[in-house]
Amino acid sequence: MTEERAYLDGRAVAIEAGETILSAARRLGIEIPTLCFDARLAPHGTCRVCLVEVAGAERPHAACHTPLLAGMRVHTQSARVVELRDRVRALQLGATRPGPVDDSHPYLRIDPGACIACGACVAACDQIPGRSVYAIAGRGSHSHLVHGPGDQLAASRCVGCGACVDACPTGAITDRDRACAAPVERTTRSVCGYCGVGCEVEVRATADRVLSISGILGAPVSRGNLCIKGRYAHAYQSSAERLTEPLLRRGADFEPVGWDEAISWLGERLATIHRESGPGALAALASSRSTNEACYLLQKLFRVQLGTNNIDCCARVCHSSTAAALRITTGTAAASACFDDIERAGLIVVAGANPTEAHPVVGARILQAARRGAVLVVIDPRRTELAELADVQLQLRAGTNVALLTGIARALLDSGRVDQEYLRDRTEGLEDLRVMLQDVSVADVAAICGVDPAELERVATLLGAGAPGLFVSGLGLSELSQGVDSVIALANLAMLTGSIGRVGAGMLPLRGQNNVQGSADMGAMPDMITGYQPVTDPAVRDRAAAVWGSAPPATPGMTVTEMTAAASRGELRALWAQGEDLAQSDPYQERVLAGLRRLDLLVVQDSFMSETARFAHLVLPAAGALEQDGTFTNGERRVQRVRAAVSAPGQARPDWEAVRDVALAMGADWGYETAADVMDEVARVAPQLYGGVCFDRLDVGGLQWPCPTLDHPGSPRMHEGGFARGRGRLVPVAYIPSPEADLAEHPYRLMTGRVLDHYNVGTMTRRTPNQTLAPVDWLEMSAADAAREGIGDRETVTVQSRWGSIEAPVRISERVAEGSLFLTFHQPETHTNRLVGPGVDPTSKCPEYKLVGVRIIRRPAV
Ligand SMILES: Nc1nc2c(c(=O)[nH]1)N[C@H]1C(S)=C(S)[C@@H](COP(=O)(O)OP(=O)(O)OC[C@H]3O[C@@H](n4cnc5c(=O)[nH]c(N)nc54)[C@H](O)[C@@H]3O)O[C@H]1N2
Ligand SMILES: Nc1nc2c(c(=O)[nH]1)N[C@H]1C(S)=C(S)[C@@H](COP(=O)(O)OP(=O)(O)OC[C@H]3O[C@@H](n4cnc5c(=O)[nH]c(N)nc54)[C@H](O)[C@@H]3O)O[C@H]1N2
Ligand code: SF4
Ligand code: SF4
Ligand SMILES: [Mo]
Repeated sequence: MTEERAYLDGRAVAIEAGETILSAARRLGIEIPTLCFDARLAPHGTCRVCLVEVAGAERPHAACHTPLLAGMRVHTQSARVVELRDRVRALQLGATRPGPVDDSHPYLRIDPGACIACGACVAACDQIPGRSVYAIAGRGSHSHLVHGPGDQLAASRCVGCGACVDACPTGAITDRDRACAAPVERTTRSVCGYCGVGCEVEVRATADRVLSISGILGAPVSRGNLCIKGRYAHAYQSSAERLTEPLLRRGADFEPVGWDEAISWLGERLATIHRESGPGALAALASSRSTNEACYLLQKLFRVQLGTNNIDCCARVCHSSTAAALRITTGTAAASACFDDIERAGLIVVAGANPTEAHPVVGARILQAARRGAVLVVIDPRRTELAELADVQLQLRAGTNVALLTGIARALLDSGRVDQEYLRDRTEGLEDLRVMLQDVSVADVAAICGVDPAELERVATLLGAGAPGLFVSGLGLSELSQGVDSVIALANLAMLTGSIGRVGAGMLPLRGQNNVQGSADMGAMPDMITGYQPVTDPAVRDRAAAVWGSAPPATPGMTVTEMTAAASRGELRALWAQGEDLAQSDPYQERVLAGLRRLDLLVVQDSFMSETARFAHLVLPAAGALEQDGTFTNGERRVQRVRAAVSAPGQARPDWEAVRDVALAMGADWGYETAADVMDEVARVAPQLYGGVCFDRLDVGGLQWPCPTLDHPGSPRMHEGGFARGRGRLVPVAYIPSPEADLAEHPYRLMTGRVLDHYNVGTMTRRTPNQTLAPVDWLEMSAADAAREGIGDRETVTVQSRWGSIEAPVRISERVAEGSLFLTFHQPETHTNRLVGPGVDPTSKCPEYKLVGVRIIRRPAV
């Protein structure tokens, strides 16, 4: 047997598959200088600073992209290569072309005078966000960097991810926030506080101010990358508008008070209302933006001290349909797959999700997987960035998912190319589904959805081609009156193709807020306590009582929309809203505001004077994501450690501490001193999922639940050895048109959702330079509709639904089809949710944000 070895500077090294000379040298601790090399990218060898000599070869080789082969003898430090490298560097520095600095982008700065045209940024922008903003023009000593129209980054396709900054070896591309003069006093590893991807971040700060944030190479989710929000949108943290003291209402005004007064006042008010009107008059919303520890304690306070299950969280208005559907079909209300399945997938279906904007780090991974050859199917009424790249996009009408997905199921079953063995061994309900599908025809479905029947058949063919699929979904399935059925219909396809519980496949709903998964896990739900255990089950209540001292009540409480409806009728008297701006984000705004006005006690715990806080009787200033200790759980069930990187402004405090102190003031016997103490109790209440989770184990990379014991490594993927509920369940579902789809008087289907630069109600991103990138909520309209209505680009129009009316500026867009409109809800002035009605999914109670019948009225010319 010939030995698989090579020699570096005379030292024998065993060959490892795929290794380059550079990686082998680094393994041995041999230093080879590099410039354009970036561990996140495929090596491109342009800068030639890593030249080495290979015995027998005439010319030196770039170590970063030359594979190490058996028998190779490499000299990394010979006089010849050392001199060559010096000359290469001197030449490159001499070859820079001074030119005007590009300061057009709020976050990045490009100085051509420091650019050596090594191409590292070209590779980074191609291989990470996939935006291809940069190119090297000219050849040899004339080569130079070009980017965007007129070399203005702000006018380019740049999404502000900062990958090029990290790749640039010379400082030609820099972060503008790094130019701040304040010295870095603390560097902290934590987790991004925006979306449910859960990228790990390194935060550099003074004692009380965040200076800059970057990704962490080797972090399991982000692999060193971030998006514009996670990396740059941190100026809100030191905004002068942060809440710094508890504020108590005195008539029309707020008066600053100390924490002691705020807490004793609140404890007394809660106790009084409880005494006067009973536990049913009180309710709470735990924040899906805050820590697990804060959510857990708030639900415990309301269940145990106040005796009500009236507790909910933002998961209700977001992915509650997904959770309900996955519970019904698989037994677990969470993703079956993990983000690492993206790179292993042969087929990816993205349904009702726009990940390159809403989950950019994951979106980029999907985009790159598709470029490398994974088959990509996009099911979305809008032409999203991923749709542009897809093998097929089914551009269905909003609200018609169930019709479309059952049509695909019918075509798939007809073709016979389903995974018979998987269906037989692992699932149940196939016959019921088959019977229901007899009434479904591809032609009818195509007509209902407005898609080409041949394209629908083509999707069935791609699904039936043999590879299991990764089914990525978002709010375009969940936030509809048929939200649960939409996700069930997708899960049916996943089971027909044998995808759930397989590597590179399964269900991957992209969870929304940084801790929306966790807030539901913690039991901020009216029907389930911590760990998805139903309150109606006596055994669950007994087990809870063993830890809590007393049992939660047996009847499920109210959901968030039920709470505001009850408040508007005077049936709910007190609401504690922790980090949820329902006045802006909940549907049917008129009723929400009526409810908030009628409450006898509204407590808002937030970092800013949100729209909801304006109605409050007491406002508690909250530390933000970068200012508190605890954990967040991301969309792949990964519990990660969050660490305070700076102190909170003024008297602002971590949410969990404030909840604890109110409970103590009300006589509870709560001994938690740290967030870790709280997590230790979570592990005892929900041992099946969190039993093995404790802070000591979360230092690097976190743990994915189910993690039942301290020696359990966590579970990247679920249902691999069989479904949590025993067998996967195929459920027949039939399309029922929403009342919002009656177009007689409201001829447009309005969808609402989000864009890259802003985050939900905008309290944070509006207080960053992102506001200059996206200053208003645009109403996206097709050119055909605009022409027919006689509306010009950027003209402000009135949008009227059955429920309310608003004004918004039109942006003529190729992303929406004729008859469809899209509007964001990021700016409070827009009042998008005046338009959205009270319709919800009957099972999950998730609002129908994704389909609103509207008409457009041109404003009279003045
Ligand atoms: N930049 C940014 N990122 C965010 C957020 C943010 O506000 N800004 N918010 C976070 C939160 S809370 C969440 S929940 C996620 C949401 O993430 P996504 O679910 O990806 O976001 P949305 O834009 O609400 O809607 C997704 C897609 O659904 C499509 N859609 C609308 N109606 C239908 C339909 O009937 N059928 C189908 N198949 N598709 C439809 C829309 O065209 C849109 O492309 O994003 C998170 N990340
Ligand atoms: N029309 C329409 N409406 C929608 C949607 C839609 O697609 N269309 N999407 C819905 C969805 S999916 C969601 S998730 C909701 C989101 O709606 P919200 O939850 O209301 O919005 P967020 O902006 O995520 O944050 C809520 C509040 O939390 C505060 N906050 C941030 N961090 C912390 C913290 O650490 N502690 C505390 N106490 N507060 C904090 C913020 O300042 C903000 O006021 O909106 C829903 N509304
Ligand atoms: S910030 Fe990201 S998208 Fe923009 S140019 Fe750099 S790599 Fe490309
Ligand atoms: S993808 Fe999500 S978690 Fe990652 S940096 Fe962006 S907002 Fe933060
Ligand atoms: Mo969400």
